[in-house]
Order: sequence, then structure tokens, then C-alpha cells
Amino acid sequence: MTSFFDGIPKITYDPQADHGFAYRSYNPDEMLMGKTMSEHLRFAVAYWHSFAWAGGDPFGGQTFERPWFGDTMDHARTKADTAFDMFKILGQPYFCFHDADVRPEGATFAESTARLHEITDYFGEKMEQTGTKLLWGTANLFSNRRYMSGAATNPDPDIFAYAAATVKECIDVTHKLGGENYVLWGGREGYETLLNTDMKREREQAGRFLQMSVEYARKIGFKGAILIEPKPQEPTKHQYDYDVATVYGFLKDYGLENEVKVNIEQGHAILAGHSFEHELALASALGIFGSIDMNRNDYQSGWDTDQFPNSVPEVALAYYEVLKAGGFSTGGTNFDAKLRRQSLDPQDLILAHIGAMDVCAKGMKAAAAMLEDGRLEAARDARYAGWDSARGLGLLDSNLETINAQVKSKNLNPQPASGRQEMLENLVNRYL
Ligand code: XUL
Ligand code: CO
Repeated sequence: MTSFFDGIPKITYDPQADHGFAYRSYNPDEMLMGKTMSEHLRFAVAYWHSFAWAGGDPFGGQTFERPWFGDTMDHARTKADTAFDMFKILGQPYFCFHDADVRPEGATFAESTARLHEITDYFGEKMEQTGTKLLWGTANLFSNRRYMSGAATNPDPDIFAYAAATVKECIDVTHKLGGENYVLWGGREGYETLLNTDMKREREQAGRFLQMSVEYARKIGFKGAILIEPKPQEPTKHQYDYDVATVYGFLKDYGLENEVKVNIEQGHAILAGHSFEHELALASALGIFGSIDMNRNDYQSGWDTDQFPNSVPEVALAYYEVLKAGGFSTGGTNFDAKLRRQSLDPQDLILAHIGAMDVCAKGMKAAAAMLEDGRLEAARDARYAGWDSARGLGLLDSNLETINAQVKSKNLNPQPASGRQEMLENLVNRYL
């Protein structure tokens, strides 16, 4: 153990505890609908926010002081030691990382790659010792200045090539560590002004880049899911992977709708003008639901503030859609969330995750209770019952002329029925 988290105990389930360093709602072994809570929620810590982010905002730089900040491999190992200490304390089953979070950038591509393999071998030993698993790996194709005009969508083919070569290495290390998914978030795949942008060309570059990534992952026998993470804007003014619907159209265009799924982030859904549950339900309906990033935004600021979840009603409606989609298979609940920049202490990192896991556990239990109660689904089924009747089923195979004749001959005069929204909202509130 490093000394960073000295004095902080291993966190266990203790609903009576009053000191804050216990799970009051998340009991990993508790059974719910035939699975343990741990199996339902599949929590992951995001390496970047907890261990690489220094606390900067648009008006000021670093606020955090951490013994692993620096650009040597020794720093990278101290960072890994501390991260795995935290995983032991929290006992969450998974973590996620980008290449840039875990190793200092080298002077050349070869040096960066060698460092990535060295540190991920070190991860492999620690994963073996602690039992912590990799939910997903990904490449940071947005922080370095070379990517300022995009990675796959860059006007310079050499930058496309550098990004593609990087993704190969990141898929390799994800596969090596038994990662259950590989994520592509198009950080700078978008544009600032159409005046300098050939959108048609950029879209084709992104499509081919994704095809190559899928081809390579399958070639090396990577069995995990490949996930796109939609986001509408920030950092670019207009991101191409705007939302689930846009990503689905893109996947269809490049023949990838059966190969690639989505990692849906709550804050991104809200930036796109949707609710989280809308994005989840749509992904499920389209057969592309993969995983979630469970972090909210500040509703006033309009930025992607990546805050830990703390609203049980919001989380419950999201997990309701996750459960209806059959629950997670390769996916999980990743906290792509960071502390506020004034939260300087080691214990803040632990408390943030405890709170988030408890909120998710409460939300998951409420979602399961709503589903088991069955009245929400029964009301929805009743609303569409006509479509399950012989007449409803036949209608979609018919044509306008036949339908027109039937409406006339039956003298049809349909009357509207209540949508019963308030009754349904009251029903949901019984479980929160
Ligand atoms: C950025 C974001 C990323 C992805 C991984 O908004 O969500 O951290 O989750 O690159
Ligand atoms: Co994210």
C-alpha cells in the first residue's frame, strides 16, 4: 500500500454506520431479480478523472497535489499503485483507462507504445493480485495538440495514421488485460466552422476508421463489445457522434450496426437535449445498448461537468431502462466523474465513489421494484393493446387504399384515450 489513503478503512456494507466510510445502500452480495447487486451494477472507476486530472478549469490550473504527478515511468507506477489501493478500498469490480492517463507520452510513437505496454503489464500483475477487472480501454485522441483538428477526421492523413496506429496499440492492451469492451469517444471528431470543413469527407474518414478498428479487434480475437460514446458538443462546437440516433444512422451507413454498440453518458444525453432514459431506451430499441457512464452535469451551467451521480429518481429511471434491456452483459456503470476542484483531500475521492455507489444501488433497487410491480409495463401494454390484435397486426401489412375503404365502410370515428401520465408518475414515486 502507498501512504496516500492512510487511515481510510476498506469500505464495507454497514447501513448503521454514521462515519461516512461505509456503504449504506450498496450491498454487493444482496440478491435482486436473480443476480447480486455487484453483478447488476458492475461499477467501474475512471482512471483519468481520479488520477490524471489536476483540478484545472477555464480560469485556473492545477489545484490537486498528488505524489504521482510528473512525467516519468516512476510517477506512472506510483499512480498505478495508488489507483489499485483505491480499488482495494472501494471493492468495485472494474476500472477504465485511456493510454494517456496511464503513461507519460514518449518522444516518439515507439517510446509511447513501449511505455503503454510496460505499464499495462504492471496493471496485469495488480489485476491478478486484487481481482479488479478492466471494463473498457480507450485511446485519448483529443488532448495532444496534434489532434486539435480531429483524429480520424483530420485534414492531414498522417494524423489519421497516427491515430489509427494508436488505436491498434490500445485495442492490443485492452485485449491483453481481458477488457470487456473497447470504447471510442470521438473527442475532436467534429468541427468548429464549416468555412474550413469538408463534412462529407470527414464523415467518410470516420466511417473507415471505425471499420478498420472493428476489423482489427475481431482479427486478434477480441471478444468484447466495441462501443461508440455519443456526445453533441464540447470540445468541438458540433461533434459528429451527436446522440444515439445519429450514431445509429452512422453505423448503418458503414455496415457496423451489428458490430458496434453505444456507451451512453448521462451528461452527454442532457447536452444533446434528451433525458438519459430516452437515450437508453432508444439504444435498446435499436439493439445497440452497451454500457453507461453514470455522471451528471450541472443543470445551470450547460457544461459537461462530470459530477458524481446524486439523484436517486434520475438514476432509478435510467436503471429501469437498463433492466428492461435485459441488464448489462459486457457493459457496466462507469463513473466518468471527477471531484470538484476544491475537493483536495484523499478522502474526498473515496467519499465521492461511496456516495455514487449508494445512489446507484438505491436507484437500481427502485427500478427492480417498479419492474417487479409490473403496473407500469401493464399500463403501457394496455395502451398499445390494439396493435397486438388481429386488426392492428394486419394494418401494417395493408395499404392506403384498403385502409381508406375500411374506414369508410365501418364508418370509423376513433376517440382519444387518456395517456394517464400523472397516474404513472405517482406510481413511480411510490418506489423512490
Ligand atoms: C468526455 C468523455 C470521455 C469518454 C472516454 O466527455 O466522456 O471521458 O468517456 O474518452
Ligand atoms: Co464518458
